[in-house]
Amino acid sequence: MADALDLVIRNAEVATASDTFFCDIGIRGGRIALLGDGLPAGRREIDAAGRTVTPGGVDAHCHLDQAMEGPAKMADDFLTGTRSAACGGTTTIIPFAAQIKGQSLEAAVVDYHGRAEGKACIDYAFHLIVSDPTPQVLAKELPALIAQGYTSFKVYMTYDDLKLDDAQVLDVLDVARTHGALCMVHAENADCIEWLTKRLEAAGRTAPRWHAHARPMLVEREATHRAIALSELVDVPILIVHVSGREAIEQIRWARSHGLSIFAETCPQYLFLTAEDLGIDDSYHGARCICSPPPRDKANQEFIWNGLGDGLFTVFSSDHAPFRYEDPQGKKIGGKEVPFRYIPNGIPGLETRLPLLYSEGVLAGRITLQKFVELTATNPARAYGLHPRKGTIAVGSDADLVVWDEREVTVDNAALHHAVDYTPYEGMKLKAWPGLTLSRGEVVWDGKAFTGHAGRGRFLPCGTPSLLPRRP
Ligand code: DUC
Ligand code: ZN
Ligand code: ZN
Repeated sequence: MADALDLVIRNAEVATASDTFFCDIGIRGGRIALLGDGLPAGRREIDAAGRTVTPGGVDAHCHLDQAMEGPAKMADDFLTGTRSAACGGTTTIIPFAAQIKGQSLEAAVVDYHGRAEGKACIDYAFHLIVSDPTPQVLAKELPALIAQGYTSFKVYMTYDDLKLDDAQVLDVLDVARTHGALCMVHAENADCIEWLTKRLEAAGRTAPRWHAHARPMLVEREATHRAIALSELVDVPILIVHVSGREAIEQIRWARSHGLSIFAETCPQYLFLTAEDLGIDDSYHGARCICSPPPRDKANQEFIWNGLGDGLFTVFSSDHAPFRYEDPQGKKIGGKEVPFRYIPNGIPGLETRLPLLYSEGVLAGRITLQKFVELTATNPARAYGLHPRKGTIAVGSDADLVVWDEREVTVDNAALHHAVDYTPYEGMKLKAWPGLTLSRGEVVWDGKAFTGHAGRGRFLPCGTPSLLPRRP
């Protein structure tokens, strides 16, 4: 007879990306061992009657402890970041191992493993950021790293310390095609941003709100169009990250209507923030919401909602990039209110990603529960080669689960678990929050407190991304 179950979650309304069904979930050795009615007693039992259970979230785009140029420093390391993720229902993250120009990619990977080990509280994989595609990186390091389970990488079309020119992007895409990796693209036109920034500065327009004027939709639209063309030229799928609104969406729809494999991600900031959150006057407060691309307007939020519902978007990620507001290494870099050019880009969102979408998407009737699971767990796990171990509720999968509490919750930074001194969503009234988060069968969030511990998270080598065509 099989060993006794470690844990049985009874009477759950289980939601996957395809179905909803009522059953008990039997967990043994950190994995889902049985799904069925009337399971035998476990060593521990949880009654989930009347509550929905979804797969633990997979946040496929977040930045933790990422090395920065200059004095800026991310507020969250792998301990505070993964703790915060767990308390918001996320059980797997895919942050970045970022290459610094002049550094080998392999050295970057070793460095980021050092940052994560002993700290991560939930499981993690790594995307690579390729900022210096030297012949050695292209011919040797990238192929070797792909074979070792680093099967996705991000390229930037903007940011001086990270950006690649078109020929370099083509070189990286070529490696992705030959060796079976998925390339994520940050699509904004760097030259247009610099040109606009200089003109704004010359006119004395340097308050945080002008950040949005330096990065209008046009610069995202143009770069999205160019990224699509580069992908077509190499004949390899790409995934365009943090799409902010209509004009980029139109480019992606056009590409798809022409049979191109272009995939897309969006993030909570494009559903719940607008450019007005960067300021309607010259106050510095809006520095909190500076991220790139910037949030747009209400009309664009509707385009994003539609894209989530109709399959335009494959994944919904946080793009958590944590900087404290009152901090000389954060938004007040050097201890001062600085022109927008110097304000570190990024907002926190690991902990709020799932509750925001569950509440305002599922419970507000904008997307189905199945779509929620698909966007936040199943698709990111598939897209980056972690499925079926992660991202679903099935026999054999890791017992990464969220038991939802449908109750009114007011977002309050003091109740969050990151190391950032604000949340852009402060005061929002939500209709739900995770009541329990389980990571490999262990309760890591009990609805009141973090119950995991540093170092329990494991590194996950990634398999072949599902979005790639099968090649002989
Ligand atoms: N934009 C990014 O591309 N990455 C992190 C934060 C941001 O705003
Ligand atoms: Zn980006
Ligand atoms: Zn990012």
